[in-house]
Amino acid sequence: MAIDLYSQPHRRYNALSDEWVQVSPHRNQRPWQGHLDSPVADDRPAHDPACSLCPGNERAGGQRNPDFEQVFVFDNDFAALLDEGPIEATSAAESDESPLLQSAPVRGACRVICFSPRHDLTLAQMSTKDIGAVIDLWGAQVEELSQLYRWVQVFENKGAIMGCSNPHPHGQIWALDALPNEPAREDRTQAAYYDEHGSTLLSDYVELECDRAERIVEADEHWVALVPFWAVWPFEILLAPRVPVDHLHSLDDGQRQSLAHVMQRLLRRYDALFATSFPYSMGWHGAPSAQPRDHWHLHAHFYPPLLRSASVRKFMVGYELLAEAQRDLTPEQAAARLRELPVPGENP
Ligand code: H2U
Ligand code: ZN
Repeated sequence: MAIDLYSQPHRRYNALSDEWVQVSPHRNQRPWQGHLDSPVADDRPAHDPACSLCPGNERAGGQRNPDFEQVFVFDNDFAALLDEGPIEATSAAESDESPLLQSAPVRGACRVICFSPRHDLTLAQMSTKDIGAVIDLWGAQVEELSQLYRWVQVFENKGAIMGCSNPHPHGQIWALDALPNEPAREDRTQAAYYDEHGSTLLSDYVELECDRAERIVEADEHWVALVPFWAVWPFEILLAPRVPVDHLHSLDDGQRQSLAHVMQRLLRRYDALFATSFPYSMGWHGAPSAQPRDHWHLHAHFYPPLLRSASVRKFMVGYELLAEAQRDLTPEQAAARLRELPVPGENP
């Protein structure tokens, strides 16, 4: 029996993470009695003397930031991962005598990237030239850290609602000598797909989505931003190049320039959606180092928590924590809402 994806409860399969999500489109008409507050005004100064990420200021670790003029990277003063030299082969295999109490050593590095010297901007408000400088630095960091570590996670937490500690536009990089859960799953699914079809999972998926067009939010000759068929978060986005690229440092000039434009437009749509500086966690997934890379197709995930307004968010609780993710708004409806917004003007 064919399912009507627009009116009947159903489950969708996430081919990238090998997980299912429940979609309940028939609940969209349900009355809403949750609270609504007005958005908080953003009156940040261009430079905040108390901000540890502004140029020339002292950080918590005691070091002083240089007077940087574009993007700036430094070692996290409170790094979650430490690198105290190579782990001896014997200790890597070591674990408790019980298989139920396993542990493994981990070695890594954590860095912070200030996207701009301006305290009062966000990536969305920056020029494509300055977003391009962030993309170039992301690539250079991935290239450098991939020599040392198996996995390099580039990410941004934006907004207090996502636990971001400072409104100064910034992101982070964590690099480590292990493959964490999410990339390990994507490594498996992409390898299996590539073995079976001889093409990357995401090149086929992006092509299929471009044919259908109903979940596309932004697209140009190099990049496509879409609400994936299997999205869990209301306005989740998958951003991927049309052709397979293994990681950020492998992008050519055309792909890099186009990425700056597509990201700017996407983030401005996000800000326009609920007339607020849109919170999210985003990050890049590319090929892990020192292993076959043909099956890997670079992509970014954007996971924004907001559902109905600047203050009404989706919570992953109850059924989601105990059984599986669920959504009412369909990915197609979310994509249409984002796509139909006028995008505030692009800066050169
Ligand atoms: P968020 O992306 O969650 O806001 O984290 C900012 C990071 O910046 C956080 O990991 C680091 C924190 O350790 N940081 C410094 O390294 N030095 C500072 O002086 C302030 C914040
Ligand atoms: Zn600042």
